[in-house]
Amino acid sequence: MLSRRSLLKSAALAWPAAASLSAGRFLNAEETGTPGVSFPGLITRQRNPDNLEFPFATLSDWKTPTPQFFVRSHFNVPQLQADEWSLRVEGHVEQPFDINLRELQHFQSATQTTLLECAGNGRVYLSPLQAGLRWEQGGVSNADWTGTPLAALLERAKPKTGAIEVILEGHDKGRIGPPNPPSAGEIPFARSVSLAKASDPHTLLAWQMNGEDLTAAHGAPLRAIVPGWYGMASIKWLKRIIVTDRPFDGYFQTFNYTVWNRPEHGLATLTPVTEIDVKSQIARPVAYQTIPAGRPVTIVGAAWAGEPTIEKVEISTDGGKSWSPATLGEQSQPYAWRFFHFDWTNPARGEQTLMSRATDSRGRVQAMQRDEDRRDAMVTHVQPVPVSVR
Ligand SMILES: Nc1nc2c(c(=O)[nH]1)N[C@H]1C(S)=C(S)[C@@H](COP(=O)(O)O)O[C@H]1N2
Ligand SMILES: [Mo]
Repeated sequence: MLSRRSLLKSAALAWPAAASLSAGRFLNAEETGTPGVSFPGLITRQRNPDNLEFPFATLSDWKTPTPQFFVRSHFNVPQLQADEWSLRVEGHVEQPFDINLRELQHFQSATQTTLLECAGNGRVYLSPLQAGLRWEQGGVSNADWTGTPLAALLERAKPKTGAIEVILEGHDKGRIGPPNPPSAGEIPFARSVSLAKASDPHTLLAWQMNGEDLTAAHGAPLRAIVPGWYGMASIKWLKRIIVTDRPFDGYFQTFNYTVWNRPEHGLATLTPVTEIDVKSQIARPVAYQTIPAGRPVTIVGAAWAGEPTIEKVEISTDGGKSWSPATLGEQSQPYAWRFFHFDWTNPARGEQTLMSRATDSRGRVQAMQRDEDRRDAMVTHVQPVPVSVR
């Protein structure tokens, strides 16, 4: 049997129908019969502050290497010295305190694989076009995070009765620009999470990513990881943790990252985005790719749903008329993504439309149509991938 290496080297076998999935590593572009999508690095969506997209078409590692992990920052990276930095825990608590990194690292620590997805991921596909960063598919990545449960600090601070939320405040700040009138002063990036979510043992204050100290772009020296929620809750460059007895009304809580909620009785209200919805994305082939006829192609991608696991991914190669199950990757756990692949054995000549549709362990099925109430956030509906077979 050919070794993996010689298989890759062999020009004659540059288009294998299906290579086997190895642990932690996925089919690369050449193996899936879709070469030409191997651009490395990150895609620039904005400079200063830097907002950088993971080139999702290159998907191959279940854990995204840190240099490829997307970056979403509203303001410039604050200059922080780890040895001078400390975190303030205060608000509606019996025992407010300050804690430095060394003290924090004395608490029990945990490492978990958690995906972050920006609530704006996929925004470029919305029609009409929405304001905000125009992410394609790469406002999402999956990594290992090491830190201490936020619950341990809350236990020490002792929330008073009536506490309902925990505000996480970053060191970064700036003015809010158009389309909103500029504010009189600078505001920090801050979000709240419910006391229940903050107390969940999987909600971490992390100082490591993929086994190494956090980089400045990803929130050094300490960031929150709120698994199963969209990325905006995972505050980077932590400054303060404020327990409150009322809902937080900050800009990024009540204006940005909100969707319409329509109760059966009463009026529609803007409510903060929280939990990740079920979603899948095809990494390869890429949209508008030309595929040589007469050769099998492997369709590959990833699906995720926040805390629930992915139970099924279906593929359509005829624009949604018929669906067939994809093979799911072995790695499947809450908060992370799950890979899938599907062997498209006999692509017919012409313009074809590929789709993927995920189902999670809660029985949620990825939507086919956009829900307008989601405004510019939570873009999870099935995206057609047009390809040309010639
Ligand atoms: N302090 C601070 N934390 C932040 C942000 C920010 O701008 N400032 N962006 C949030 C958003 S919207 C996302 S999607 C994630 C992205 O994390 P990453 O840059 O490590 O990928 O960080 C969140 N935490
Ligand atoms: Mo985000």
